[in-house]
Amino acid sequence: MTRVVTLAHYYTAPEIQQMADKVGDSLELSLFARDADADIIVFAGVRFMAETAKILNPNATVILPDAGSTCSLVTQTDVAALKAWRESYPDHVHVSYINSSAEHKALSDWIVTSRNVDDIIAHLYAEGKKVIFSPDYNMGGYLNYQHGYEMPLWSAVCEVHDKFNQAALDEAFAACTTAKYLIAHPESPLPVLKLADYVGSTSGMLNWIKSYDKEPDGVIFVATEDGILYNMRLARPDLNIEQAPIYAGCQCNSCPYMKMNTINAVKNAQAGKGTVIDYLTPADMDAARLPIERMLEFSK
Ligand code: CIZ
Ligand code: SF4
Repeated sequence: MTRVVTLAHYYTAPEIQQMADKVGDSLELSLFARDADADIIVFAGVRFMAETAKILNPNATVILPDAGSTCSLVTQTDVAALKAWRESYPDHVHVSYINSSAEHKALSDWIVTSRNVDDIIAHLYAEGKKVIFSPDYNMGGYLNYQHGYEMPLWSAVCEVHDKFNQAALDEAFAACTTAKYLIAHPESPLPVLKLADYVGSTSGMLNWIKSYDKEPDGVIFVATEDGILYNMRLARPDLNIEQAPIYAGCQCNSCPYMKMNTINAVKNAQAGKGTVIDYLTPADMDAARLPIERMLEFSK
């Protein structure tokens, strides 16, 4: 019998999360995929995540439900330009965020996630290394701001998180009569991150919510993709959890690529139909695996 494992990212719709064997953020799902005893892995997420799963579990058939599920961090990065950029810093270590294509990873010395980026870059600086960071400009800018690094940055952004807006947040805060908090993903713009009580990864924010023990009637604004609010409200139905505003009056902050994972597309993928990640050569996968394994070894 064919063993099918379905993975769903937190940013997919609740009904898709309910179809999955495992729900998680991109790193959790990649690790689950690596260790899965499966013939077919259906990755209800976006393409770079399915590629990472394939790189870590090359024997499995990895299927992306919708071929269009890309990511602006990938589409805003021309790989030839990235290669030239990297070559213009021959004495720097190239650290890349996991939200990048397999080709991009192959041009990197280290892969990081929002969970381990702080520790890995601190480790490299402690060793006296110089670092360039790609592709997320907001995340890199926040690291430079927080730690006084002067990392040259690539300039792609997440089109979803980049829409959060400081003026809209100021307005929402001013309208609040109770205590207010902001938790934010580091893909958000720097002026928003500067206002946050907590900046962290998808699971970091979920953990922050789970262990919330501040004002019971406080309003918690969340600056990240709207799919995770479902999990936050499930975990703590007693809390006032609100999507942080993009601009006054607009509450929508949804990743169009994640939402391409419809019920039908996932069902088809479970039946073996969809975009099979079969275009990476063993050499491409080896080159991309090296910086990922460096990260996994460091984070053990
Ligand atoms: O795609 C994203 O924006 C994120 C934060 C993914 C993840 O799970 O880390
Ligand atoms: Fe890419 Fe942003 Fe969508 Fe995540 S939320 S997949 S970073 S476009």
